[in-house]
Amino acid sequence: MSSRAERPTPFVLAGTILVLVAALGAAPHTASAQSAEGVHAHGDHDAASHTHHAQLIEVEAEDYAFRVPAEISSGWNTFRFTNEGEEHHFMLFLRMPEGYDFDDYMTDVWVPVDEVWALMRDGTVGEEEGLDMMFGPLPEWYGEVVFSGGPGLVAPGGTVETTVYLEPGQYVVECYMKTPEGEFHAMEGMADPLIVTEASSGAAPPSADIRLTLSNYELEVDGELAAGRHTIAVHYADQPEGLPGHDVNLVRIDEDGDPEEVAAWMSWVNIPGLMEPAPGTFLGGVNPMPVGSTAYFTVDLEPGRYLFVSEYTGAMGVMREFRIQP
Ligand SMILES: [Cu+2]
Repeated sequence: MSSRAERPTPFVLAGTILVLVAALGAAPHTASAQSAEGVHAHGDHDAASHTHHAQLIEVEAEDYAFRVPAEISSGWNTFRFTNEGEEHHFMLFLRMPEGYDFDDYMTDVWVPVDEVWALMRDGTVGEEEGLDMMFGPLPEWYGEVVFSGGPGLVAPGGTVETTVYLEPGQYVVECYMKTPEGEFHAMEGMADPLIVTEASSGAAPPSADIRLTLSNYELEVDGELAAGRHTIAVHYADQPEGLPGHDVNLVRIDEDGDPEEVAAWMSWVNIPGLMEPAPGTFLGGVNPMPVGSTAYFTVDLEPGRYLFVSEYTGAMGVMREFRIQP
């Protein structure tokens, strides 16, 4: 079911840098069961839900900007993410280490990364050399940035709901899809600060009917994948050392689509990777999170051919193809 890549190329970036996710230990996946009286930054409750519903926060993407609240409460939050642009977008949450914020991240991480990316893109330096140049000089604190989930890739016009548990802190919200010119969306305006306050949303996580387990290097599915609406729980059982780690994106592909090509496209290191045209219609998911975390996303499945695929580790086997029969 899961397929193995012949070429682990994009993942050499691992060694050079990101020593973060795996060591972070268990994230809180126990929600407090208090009533949902939290601070409502910018949202409302689904009228149908009086229980077990995390607070709902509307967020939007366009080419190339996000609309996100400046501040939200911690704990369980559901992000209803609408893509109003003409390109795919995602929304990755990164928790900054104590004492660092959005400005530090943009100045000390994105600016130097983007300078090297320009050289890689025009062929001045090759991939391996470029990654060394890119990640070697990054500040030490970058290794403590915590990948904290957020909505996965969503096609133009799509709306998805992704529920994550967020610790208080200074976050950066970013998308690093690429423009047709090869510029990262984050450098074109798709990066924003987000403050997650000490006050808890008090919300509980949703209940799920399908469970995905992400591990080194498999994607396990429990539950019945049938037509209709589902809430999918995503459990991060393991994360590889030195990588941003496993995540999951749901993509609908054509009959002649190639899952290996989808996985290869998801590598930003590939020059045409994460750039339109996408190799399918992405329907949401959850970005990488620390080991022990559980997050949720909702899907409406129609008959067709689909893949669950991890951005950084899909080509290494964290991928699963399935079909929904008419
Ligand atoms: Cu984007």
